[in-house]
Amino acid sequence: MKFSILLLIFFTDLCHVDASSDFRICAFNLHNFGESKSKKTSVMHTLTRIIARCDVTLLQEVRDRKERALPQLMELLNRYDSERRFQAVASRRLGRSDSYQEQYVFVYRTDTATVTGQYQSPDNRPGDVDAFAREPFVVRFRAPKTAIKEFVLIPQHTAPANTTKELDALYDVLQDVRKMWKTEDVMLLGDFNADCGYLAKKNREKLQLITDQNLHWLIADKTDTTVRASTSCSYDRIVVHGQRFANAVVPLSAKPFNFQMEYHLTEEQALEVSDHYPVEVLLKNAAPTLLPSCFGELTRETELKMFFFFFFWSSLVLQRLTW
Ligand SMILES: *[C@@H]1O[C@H](CO)[C@@H](O)[C@H](O)[C@H]1NC(C)=O
Ligand SMILES: [Ca+2]
Ligand SMILES: [Ca+2]
Repeated sequence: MKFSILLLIFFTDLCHVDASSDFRICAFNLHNFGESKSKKTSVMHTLTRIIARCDVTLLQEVRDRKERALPQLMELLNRYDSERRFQAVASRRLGRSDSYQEQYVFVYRTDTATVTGQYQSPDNRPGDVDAFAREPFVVRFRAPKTAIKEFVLIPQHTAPANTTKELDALYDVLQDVRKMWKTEDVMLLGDFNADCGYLAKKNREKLQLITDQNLHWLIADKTDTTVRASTSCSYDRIVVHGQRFANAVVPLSAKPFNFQMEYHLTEEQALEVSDHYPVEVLLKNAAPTLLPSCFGELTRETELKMFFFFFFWSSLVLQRLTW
């Protein structure tokens, strides 16, 4: 029996049966994040709790003209849990007018992810120069403990009035990035405004970002990513490119994070934080190197069956030997 327990511990450790350590990627439209939000303690606390759950978070609508709100958020994050250190990499201020600009900011845990590349898309597509209001700020991450190890994130917060055009241009950015960094492992994420009045049905059929079979839209069309109870729109999306990346995602893990319900807030309190829910997805852990064929590409159900088979078989053999 002692041997069985030892074996159980051994296999549990080897095969990472503990699902709690899966790598979480989040995308959150903070709705006008700047000085006035940073002065509300309860808002900042809620934001800290939300972002601390994620290994990488894409923040959108960071306005922060005085450049004090983001440093304050980072300080709160790094005080929240002494075992987790966070860093941020931010785009420049993006927008067509001086009076309205936004930044993309990626906040990431330094013990699980590192930045290995960044690229500001120039938005100079022939025939459609200046397609984006906020051209993507593309970042490549290394995350050695995940099944995919390294991947690229392309963020996008579309201007609602130009959703179709911008999602069309986003497809070209994807192709540029694949070529530039010679990688298929790309995720597109953010507030695409890809629903309700902003993306008509007839336009969906024309968008390669939707029709290309290599792209997997993980947040379904009927999902509600809006805080207001009176609206139900699937604005915020996560899309992965390629089978390899799709296989590295924990099945059915992509969803909005309903922080209002989770933290028992009223609708009014939640709206002070944002009018969007964050969306998130989990990446599988790296396969153990000792038994690479055992748990690499298999479904969780198969993994569990193999695990119990190994466990009972080995303990039986050991029992015989110790007699
Ligand atoms: C939509 O696109 C047109 C043409 O590129 C641009 O002039 C206009 O400012 C855009 N609207 C918004 C809200 O970004
Ligand atoms: Ca532009
Ligand atoms: Ca809603």
